[in-house]
Amino acid sequence: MEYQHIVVSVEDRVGILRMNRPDVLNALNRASMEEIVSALEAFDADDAVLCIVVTGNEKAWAAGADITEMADASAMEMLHRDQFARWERMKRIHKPIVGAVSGYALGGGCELAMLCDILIASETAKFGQPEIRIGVIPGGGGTQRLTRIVGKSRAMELVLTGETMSAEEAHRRGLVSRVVPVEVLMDEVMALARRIASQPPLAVRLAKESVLKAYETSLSEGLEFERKNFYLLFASEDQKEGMHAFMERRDPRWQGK
Ligand code: CO8
Repeated sequence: MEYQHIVVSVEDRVGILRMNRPDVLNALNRASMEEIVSALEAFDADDAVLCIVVTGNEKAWAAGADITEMADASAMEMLHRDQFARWERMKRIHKPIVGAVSGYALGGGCELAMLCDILIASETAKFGQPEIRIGVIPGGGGTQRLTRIVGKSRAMELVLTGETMSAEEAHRRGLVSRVVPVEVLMDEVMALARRIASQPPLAVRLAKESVLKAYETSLSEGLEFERKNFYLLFASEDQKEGMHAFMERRDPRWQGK
């Protein structure tokens, strides 16, 4: 498929999606949002891809929804476009998504980052929900996901002032799992993605679903969900292979079955 605003490639069973509107700091217009979600869905359906990496450029992951596209819209137009509901489709991607964030991750860009399963940031990354400064509020999950990650007080500060959070703070608060120099960001992210891609795919899928369930449900329901997924994996050939390979002191050969 031809894309206008993103560049996609596959390397070592990792699908790589690079946002590519550098002139506007990767601002997310409707067309680019559709391309991002469609490309993720295409990777999800592609048996040659086992892990997905999303990235931007050195200066910007994404500086938010495209303001020029929304500025003069009416409430009813926004309702009919319902463009931010597209992001909901990302929740249905089964394969793990690793975000490599450098530069601005603001507004809808920060919300897109929070939809990734793992985030690694460069030292230059800046996260924030600056919508208040242009007369609105986060609309793609910022008030909900950021609050769950950094807590009520800091989320309130960020959302009510529009100030940004450094990569170091994002790491301290658990938004990103690692901060690395910008020159090695993609190497580190690709090494991680390759490690994930070398694991048994069905277990990866159910592990991702189980971790995400922790955001959506009570502890007892989450534990039950996890346990059933654990038992379910005993229907896979990879479980037999993995456990027998361990007992036979050899490397397992995963089939994704
Ligand atoms: N929309 C459209 N254009 C943008 C955006 C944006 N969000 N951000 C930057 N640009 C453009 C600028 O207009 C400029 O274009 P031009 O060269 O033609 O003038 C170009 O990118 C470079 O930007 P700056 O000159 O401003 O670069 P600076 O380095 O001086 O500043 C900033 C960088 C601080 C990031 C600044 O550009 C900025 O404040 N941008 C807006 C950030 C923002 O408010 N984001 C929130 C937008 S609203 C939103 O995201 C609602 C989310 C709802 C859910 C969405 C789900 C996708």
